[in-house]
Amino acid sequence: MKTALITGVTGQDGAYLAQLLLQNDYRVVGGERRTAQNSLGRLERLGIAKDVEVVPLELLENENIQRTIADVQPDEIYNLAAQSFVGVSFEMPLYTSEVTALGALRLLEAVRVINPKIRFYQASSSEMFGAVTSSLQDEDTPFHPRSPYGVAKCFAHHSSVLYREAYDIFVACGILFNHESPLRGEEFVTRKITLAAARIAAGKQKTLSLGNLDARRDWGFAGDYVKAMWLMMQQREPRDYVIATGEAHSVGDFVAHAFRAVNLNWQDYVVIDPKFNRPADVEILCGDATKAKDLLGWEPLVRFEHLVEMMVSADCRLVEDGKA
Ligand code: NAP
Ligand code: G4F
Repeated sequence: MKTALITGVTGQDGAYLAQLLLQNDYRVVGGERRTAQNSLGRLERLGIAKDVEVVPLELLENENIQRTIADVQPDEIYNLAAQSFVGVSFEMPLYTSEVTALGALRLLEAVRVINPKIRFYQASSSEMFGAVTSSLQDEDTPFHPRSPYGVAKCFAHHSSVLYREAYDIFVACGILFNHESPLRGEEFVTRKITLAAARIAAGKQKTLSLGNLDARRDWGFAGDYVKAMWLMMQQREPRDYVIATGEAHSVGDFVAHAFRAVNLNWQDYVVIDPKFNRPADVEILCGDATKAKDLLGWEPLVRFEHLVEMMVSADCRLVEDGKA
């Protein structure tokens, strides 16, 4: 039986990845940082909270990282923990760098010192591409980050590649484009929209305030994307892969589709509030995942319309049950 340590197990991807690894007979150890909330809510929603061994793991704390890896003795580490909200990274650039950039480096150093045979997955991001000049981004597209978060992810990505090249550690980086689900954090635009559509349809909310409706993203389903993470870690050679659907839609398209799913006209409810604009935004991201298809046999199963409808109907159920 293989042991996997997932940092950020309480997040969206952590929950879906834990579920996938349990289905593949792994012992799954999940790192949880200390917070005041019930942070195991997503694992509970998937019905796997009791099957994951949860350990305290704080990426700001070097000793804690070293001790955890030495105790758990994982075969594979999936580094999913991050301050992952781009908007907040402009308010907290140093904190974001400490967690998202240096946190990854602390883990890599711990692997190098404790057991360089441990395989390591780094959650890299399409946000690293930033101000893109080509219509599709792949593994050879240069990075031009447009947020402190994007800069931090570039640092973590380059550090991961360095540890692979310098120390021969199996390090795979998944350059994942936006992926969403009913478990997506409510601060991200897709979930903010689907929750609002469900609440407005039920008469529990009057309007939805948004920023830039013209930004375009390549949105996939998180359940599909964690499969790609796992496949990367089972290969003979460690490599970096773009994971994407190859289709871009605007925030406005997402809103229109979500409101249509509850038989409402979005123009009657959406208010533009400049407070949600960022000092610099990424206007368009659209990925070319040919390498993942060719080498991993990976392809996304859920497309845009299905994703939006899945999220809206899950939020309608939460609203009906009085949970949102
Ligand atoms: P998420 O839902 O925001 O989860 C982030 C996780 O990191 C949470 O478990 C969070 O814990 C944990 N965390 C935050 N600060 C930490 C710290 N100081 N020490 C330890 N853990 C900490 O993000 P996600 O959507 O699952 O994404 C997973 C990873 O993929 C992230 O690294 C993200 O940047 C990256 N990524 C995501 C996407 C996407 O579209 N979802 C695309 C590309 C890359 P709490 O629950 O306590 O907050
Ligand atoms: O949903 P978002 O906050 O996601 P963003 O910035 O693309 O970042 C997500 O995807 C990255 C991968 O490319 C991940 F690495 C990262 O961790 C995260 O998961 O915003 C999407 C777009 C932006 O252009 C934003 O300006 O939606 C625009 N937007 C318009 N109104 C809004 C809002 N975003 C948010 N969060 N809230 C709004 O009201």
